Amino acid sequence: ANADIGLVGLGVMGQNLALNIADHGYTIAVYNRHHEITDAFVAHCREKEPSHERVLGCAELAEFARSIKRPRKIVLLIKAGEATDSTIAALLPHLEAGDILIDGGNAYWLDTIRREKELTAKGFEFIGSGVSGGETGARFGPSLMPGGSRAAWAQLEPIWTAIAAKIDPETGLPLEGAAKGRPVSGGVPCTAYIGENGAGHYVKMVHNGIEYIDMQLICEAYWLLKNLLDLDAKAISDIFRRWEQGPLSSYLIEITADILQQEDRAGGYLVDKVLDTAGQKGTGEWTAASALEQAAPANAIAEAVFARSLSALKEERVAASTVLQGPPLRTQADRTALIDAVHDALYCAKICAYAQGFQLMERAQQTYGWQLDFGTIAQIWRGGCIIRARFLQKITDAYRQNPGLQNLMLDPYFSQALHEGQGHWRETLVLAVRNGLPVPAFSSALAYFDGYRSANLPANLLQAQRDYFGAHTYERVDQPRGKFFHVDWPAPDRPERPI
Ligand code: NBP
Repeated sequence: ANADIGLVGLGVMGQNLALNIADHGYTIAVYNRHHEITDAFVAHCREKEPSHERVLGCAELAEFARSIKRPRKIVLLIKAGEATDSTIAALLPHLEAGDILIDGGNAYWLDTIRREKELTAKGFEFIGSGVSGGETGARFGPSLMPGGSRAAWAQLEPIWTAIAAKIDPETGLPLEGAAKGRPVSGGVPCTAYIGENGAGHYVKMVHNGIEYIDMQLICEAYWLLKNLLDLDAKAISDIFRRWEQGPLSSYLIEITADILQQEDRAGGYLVDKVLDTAGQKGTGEWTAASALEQAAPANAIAEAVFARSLSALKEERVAASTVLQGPPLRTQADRTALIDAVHDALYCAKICAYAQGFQLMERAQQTYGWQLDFGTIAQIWRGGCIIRARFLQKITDAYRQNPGLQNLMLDPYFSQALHEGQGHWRETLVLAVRNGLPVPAFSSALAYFDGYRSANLPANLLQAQRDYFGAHTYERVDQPRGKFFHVDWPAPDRPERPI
């Protein structure tokens, strides 16, 4: 046995992560259900990859297990769900107590909790690690979010730290490398222990939920600029390039600028030829469902998922567009003012979106008994992952200064940004509404901001309605919290009763 680690599942992620591990000096045994994929990968490595001698292809699971040093560390990068369970079941007869399985797929966190429990009971260790950054991240430095026992993490840590993206400790910026196609060493690694059992996969799921809203907000900004200023894709790309220099600086803004300037071979811009129906694989939906379950008001994140669902109703929308009329679209004259307003709306809504994601994790950690370090989570999202952004450093700073921060919007930096930007945010929404342009993420983020900062909400009436038809009781503003009352609303002469 001479492999430092093993990897099962040579899809896009598995192949790239295996090469990343080999590049960092570790010998890795690889196995894939269909062995011709393994053969092709090993042949590719021999031809193209300098670290090919450290990649050992295995056709059988027994051979694969034999080739890994004990206690074995085995990374699974396969389709999440049933495939993970059946692969674990196939592997177990070849493993020994103390071996560590690391699931790097986008697993449902409750599955990870279950698997950790089952495997620990059998004497194995199990780590559920979120892996973010897509193909390039996996190859040159992903953001890695491991959850499981600390003892198992201690064994995996050197490898995970070596292969993760790195950020410059001075500037907080990602170290060049991933984007340039070369591995990076030195710097602060974008991985850290997240928490017990399913914590890593939960945090990865929330990362993806935030990714949904981040993307949707950028799309709404693009849509407003396109329609209200009648700009072509290249002109909007130039605006995003400028925004890239300021507080909105992020990977998603950067790729949006790239996308918008791409010309189509048939003429015009490619983005205008892409059909406007968005797909989804489930992590956004899981985040929204978990927010509902946790009673965490992540309305903008959920809205971003619904926006994709609405986009998918292409035929229905096309038919409806001939029946349902909106107001006439009026192009705006003052370009600079509108561009500035949309910029601020985007920044404010983004702050709210992240506030929702962190509020959701705060709720979940109470439910599942995790102790999440939000400053560190924001830090390991600084590099390698899809939502990497300069702005995340501000989130780290906010939680470092105040670890008990109840909501990101209450941090002085963020509250000031919201106060400064909200005028523009509201003006943007007014324009969108007047012109009949849908901006569900911009507006639900504003509803969150306005709701969260309201000492009073109309829920007094709501609770009264509940008490009227269902005797659900209510608390009174002039009595201590926790004292409940009921009144027979249709018979006002009957006295109110404490319950
Ligand atoms: P896929 O999610 O498509 O998984 C491909 C791998 O799963 C292949 O090795 C395939 O083997 C294996 N597999 C399948 Br499919 N069903 C299997 C089964 N029943 N038993 C054993 N193996 C099975 O590829 P991916 O995009 O590389 O993603 C891998 C994991 O990483 C997924 O959980 C994904 O959600 C997660 N992830 C993906 C990204 C991304 O950007 N793509 C980012 C972050 C995380 P075969 O070759 O024999 O069919």
